[in-house]
Amino acid sequence: MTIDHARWAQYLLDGVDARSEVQAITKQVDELSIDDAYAIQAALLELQLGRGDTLAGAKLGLTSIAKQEQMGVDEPVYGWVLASSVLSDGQASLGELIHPRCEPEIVLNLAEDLSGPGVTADDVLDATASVVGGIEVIDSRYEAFSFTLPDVIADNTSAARVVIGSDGVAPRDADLRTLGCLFEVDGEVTGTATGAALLGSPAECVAMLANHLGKHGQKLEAGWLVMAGAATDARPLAVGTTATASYSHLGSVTVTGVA
Ligand code: OOG
Ligand code: MG
Repeated sequence: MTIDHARWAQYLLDGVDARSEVQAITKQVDELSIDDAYAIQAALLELQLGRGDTLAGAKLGLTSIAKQEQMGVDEPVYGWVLASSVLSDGQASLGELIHPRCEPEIVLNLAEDLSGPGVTADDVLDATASVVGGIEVIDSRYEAFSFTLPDVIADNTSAARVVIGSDGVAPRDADLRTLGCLFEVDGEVTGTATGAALLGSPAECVAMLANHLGKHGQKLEAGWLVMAGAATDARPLAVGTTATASYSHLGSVTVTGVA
């Protein structure tokens, strides 16, 4: 069966615009390959850029066992971060979203391009200007926040919003493997982790992403932010909910759900 990438991209964008869940693509086609899924993701990005949005960077997802177990998907995924998704004030307007969840993220700000193949974690540290903390608000467009690997890839890995912290460190001023994170939702600790939970190190994750993009003739660019993936499971973000990620070395970042 031939997959119409543009059609499925529009289907997902309609879900974003209508703020309503859509049925998983894999429930409607005989087979959705990983290549087709990334082609739908690329077509979705084209539609969003065509509306005047710009790229702020890229992201990994499902890079920790905690997340893989929560979502029932056992492979990392890659997606795009739109400039419009970056929240400057830590306030996430939930009327614009479907069923948002929040999760802590370690974020690398790139000073230089990184193009695979052959990118190593050391190359990533060399190309990084600073490492900062963040919180991602994910919002799968699929019913019941439930999906298979190709579905979540097509849906730009559930990307929705992100809050980026300001207290960064130079990439070699902290050991990113032992960098700690405490995640609290309305004062309750819901998870703790270190950077090593992310495929050994956040820098390893970013190297994998650069090498993945290299296969598609693409690269990570200087000036972009790159999210390494959540090291703890994601929690629902409701109106009035405040979530705080407190990092060793990176200060703390807060997101609040607002109407
Ligand atoms: C997929 C996106 C995963 C992460 O950090 O693991 C992700 C999802 O869980 O909906 O962004
Ligand atoms: Mg994430």
